[in-house]
Amino acid sequence: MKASFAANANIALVKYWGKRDEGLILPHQSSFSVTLGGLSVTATVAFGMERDEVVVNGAEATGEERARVIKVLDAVRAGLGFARVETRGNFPKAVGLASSAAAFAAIAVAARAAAGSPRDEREESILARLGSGSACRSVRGGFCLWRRGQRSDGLDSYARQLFPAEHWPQLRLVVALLERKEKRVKSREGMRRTVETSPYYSAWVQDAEEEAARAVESVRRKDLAALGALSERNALRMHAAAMGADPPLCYLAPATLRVIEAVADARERGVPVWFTLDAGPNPVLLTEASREEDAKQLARAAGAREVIACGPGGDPAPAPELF
Ligand code: 2P0
Repeated sequence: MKASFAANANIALVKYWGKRDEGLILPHQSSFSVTLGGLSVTATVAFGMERDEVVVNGAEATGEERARVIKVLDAVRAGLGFARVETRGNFPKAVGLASSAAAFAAIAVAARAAAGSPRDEREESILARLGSGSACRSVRGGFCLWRRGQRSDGLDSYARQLFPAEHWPQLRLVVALLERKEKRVKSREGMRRTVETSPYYSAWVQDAEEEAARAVESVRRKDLAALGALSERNALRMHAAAMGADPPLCYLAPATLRVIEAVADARERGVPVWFTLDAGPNPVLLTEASREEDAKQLARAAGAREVIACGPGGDPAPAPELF
C-alpha cells in the first residue's frame, strides 16, 4: 500500500496549448515531447492513512495544488481509504521549469503501484493527465506522443513512447534560465483565455496533427536541423496564438529575444543550435552533445544566469521512500 517512484520532466517539441475539456484535461491537439534526463521529481504514495495529506517539497499543499493531487488519488483508490502523498524535486522550482509534469507522472505511477496495479503505460498516462496535461507525456522516457483522442471520456487521450532515450542519446536540451519570477498568468488560465478569445487559435490547432507527424519523422531520422526548425516555428506559433488573446498574453522577456537572436547568429557561424520555449521566458536550446558547450556559452552571453544541459531521459524508476 506504499510505493515511491521518480519521473523526469519533459519539454514539448510540438506544444499542447488549449483544452476541449477542462475537467478531464482533454486537449484540442496532439503534442510531442522529449523527456529531460536528470530533472526529476520523486513521489511517495501510501494508502490506508487517517486523513489525506499532500506534502510538496516539505510543505503541506493547499488549494488548487492539493485539489489536483486529490483528483488523481480519487481515480485509483476505490476502497483504499485516505492517502499520504509526498513529492520532492531534484531541481529547484526557481529553475523555471514546470515541475508539475514530472510530479504528476511520479504521483500517478506511485499511486497505481501503491494500489497494487501492474505497470501500464496507457493507464498511468491517463491518470497523470488528470493532474496536469503535460504530465501524461512523462510516464515514459525518450520521445512521447500524446494523441488528442476523440472520445468525451478521455480514454483515448494519452501519451505513448515512440522512441526510447537510447534512440538519440546525442541530442542535448539546454535549459537557459533567464528569469526566476513566477509568470503573471499560469498556463491553465493562459490556455483557457487563448482558446476563448484568440482569433489565431483555430489556425494553431489546425496545423497541430501534421506538425506532430513531421516532428516524429524528424526524430525517427535524427534530423536535428529539421526538428530544430520545426521546434522554433511551433513554439513561436504557440506564443503568437497567446499574444492574440484578449487581454493579450506575452510570456517573453527582453532576454528571451536576445537568446533567440544569439541562436540565429550561432547558426550562421555553423553551430547547429535551435530553440524552443514553454509558456514562459526561458528558452530551451536543442543541439548535439559535441556542441553542448557552445550552446551553454551563447545562453550565458545572452544573459542566462544558469544553464542546465539534459539528454533524453529514461522511464520512471523506483526511488527511495520520502516517508
Ligand atoms: C506543453 N505547456 O506542451 C505546453 C507548452 C506549456 C507550453 O503543457 O492545465 O501544466 O495542467 O494541463 O500541462 C503547460 O501546461 O497545464 C504545458 P494543465 P500544463 O508542455
